[in-house]
Amino acid sequence: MPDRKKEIDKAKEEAVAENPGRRKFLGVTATVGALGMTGATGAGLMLGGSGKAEARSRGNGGNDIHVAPGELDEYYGFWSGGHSGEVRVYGVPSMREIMRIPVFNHCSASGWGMTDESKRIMGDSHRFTNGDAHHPHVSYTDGSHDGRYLFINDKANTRVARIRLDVFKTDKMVTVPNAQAIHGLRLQKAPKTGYVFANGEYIIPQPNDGRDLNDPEKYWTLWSAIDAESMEVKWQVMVDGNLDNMDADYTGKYAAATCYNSEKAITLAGKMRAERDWVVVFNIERIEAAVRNGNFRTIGDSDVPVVDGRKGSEVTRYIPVPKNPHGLNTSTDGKYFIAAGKLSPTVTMIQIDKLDDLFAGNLSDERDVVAAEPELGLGPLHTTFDGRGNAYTTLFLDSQVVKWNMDRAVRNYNGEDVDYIIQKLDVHYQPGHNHATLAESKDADGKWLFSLNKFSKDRFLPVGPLHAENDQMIDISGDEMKLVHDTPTFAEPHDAVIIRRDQITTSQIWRRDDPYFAETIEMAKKDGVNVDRDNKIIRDGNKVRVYMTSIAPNFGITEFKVKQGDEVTVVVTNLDRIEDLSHGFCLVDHGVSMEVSPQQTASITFKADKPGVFWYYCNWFCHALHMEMGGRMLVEKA
Ligand code: RUQ
Ligand code: CUA
Ligand code: CA
Repeated sequence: MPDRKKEIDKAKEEAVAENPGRRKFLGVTATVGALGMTGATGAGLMLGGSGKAEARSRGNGGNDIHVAPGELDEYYGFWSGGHSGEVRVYGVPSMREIMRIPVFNHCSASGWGMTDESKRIMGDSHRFTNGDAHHPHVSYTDGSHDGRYLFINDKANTRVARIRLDVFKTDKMVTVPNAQAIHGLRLQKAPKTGYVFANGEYIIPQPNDGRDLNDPEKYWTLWSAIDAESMEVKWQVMVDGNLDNMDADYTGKYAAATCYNSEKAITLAGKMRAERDWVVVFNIERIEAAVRNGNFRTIGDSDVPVVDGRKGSEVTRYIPVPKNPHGLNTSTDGKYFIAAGKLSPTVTMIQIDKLDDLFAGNLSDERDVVAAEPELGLGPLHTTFDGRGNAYTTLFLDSQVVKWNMDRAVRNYNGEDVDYIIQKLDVHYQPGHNHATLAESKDADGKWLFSLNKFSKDRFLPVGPLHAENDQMIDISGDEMKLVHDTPTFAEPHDAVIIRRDQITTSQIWRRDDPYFAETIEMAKKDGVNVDRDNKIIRDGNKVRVYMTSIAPNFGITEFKVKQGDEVTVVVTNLDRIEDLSHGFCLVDHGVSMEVSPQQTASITFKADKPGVFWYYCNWFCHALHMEMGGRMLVEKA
């Protein structure tokens, strides 16, 4: 404790000595107080600005947010569900929530985490019922979204998952070895999404098997590349410091990640000790060559090649940036990696076309790749783009979004007397990520901007101590940003991606040969059952498999008998072909529930451990006689 106080006092003195202006740099105490919203400073910041949307539905650019009943939205918005572990789908601009996709959580409605199909996909990690989903990203071809997949990280249990965007279901999940807490996640943008890149945030002993417990000098973290098709971890790179956020370029050659803990500290004060941390740049070709040439090792039980990318290595470069940077975003013109300063009021623009020279050793200093370092305001966290040369950065401490011009920032950095700040807009309150339509791709269209605000105090009807987040919609189609809508969201969107509706092609009913339930159909075949027509009960020792069809309002089997202690698998095939005609299967008093959508086969396994009569019913309203759609499981005493 005394150490920490000394550190804080020292940092305070230094901050005052170096930067008398409060906006210039934050002392440790001010930062801690404001970030934690405990100090007077924080409270003051939250109350600024009236923040009333001026016109209900029209921004000055003329964008209409009103989507009339029966009309469809122009965009799909995919919102991470934070520590709810799910992904939510919104229609933009109406901000109607259309769907929730369970990913790392378990879902009472769909049976995700309970069904045999979902357990196979989740693998061992299905024992976890929580997740922390931060960064959703849609796959690319040549820098444009191709609508095949959405990928997302799980910080809580070190996983990466893939969602199929034809059926909006999670279809792959991998636990990343040798890392702890996957945070930043981005995709290779060109020529297509071959790799999913994943930042390991926390530094740990390698291998983490009980050795070096209290020797942080021997803790390391890894940057991982996952094959987007097989979802296998292809290789990893060991780095200095830790990794926070990241992005990839538009050529497929480079990726970059922020590091806030170059100190390799284990305490908060320690992580703020150094004046500068890093942006780590990864050279993908060189990493692949190292793997090809056997220039790697493996760690512990994992056989994933680990390339050494610590300082001085050929595969990485460490660019010093102001301390504790956070967001990292690639500008949609492909020119810059933009690292947000967080504790510094600046963002650092790294010129991507200078990286070849940096890696070739043609530059005298790593900082030579910095094209500009514009000062924007307090607490810059993330940046997005409008495709017209402007960037939009969230200012956590100022509770603002700042619109600024990239070209003018560079000219200003080079000594020209031009102003680069265009507008600052109050948001409510404390924004983290922000996102403009299509702004993760080269097709950024500059229509809508979302500021994902962490605090919503006084914006919605009170609901007790836990507050909703507030995702605010801003019209950026005109010269001025204009706030048009407040969206309450539950714990806690970190990030979103918004793509045009024509970039996704969905299936309204399942295909009978879909790989999602192919293994279940294989099992049926081995039992001599054709699930497309048979209703059969197979007894196999103390295992019982009940195959039934469903056609509204009937289950193909309305009673089956098992013995106490049997392991029962119920397989339901929905033979209805009508769009929107989902059935469900819920067995009372057994914690058994699942969705069975049109033409889907779904299965769930449980123990019949109590003798008696147990009703099952369809729990997706399907027919006028939906209430009557059910049957009985008769369990004989053992
Ligand atoms: S992080 S609020 Cu998990 Cu994307 Cu920045
Ligand atoms: Cu079938 Cu409700
Ligand atoms: Ca630091």
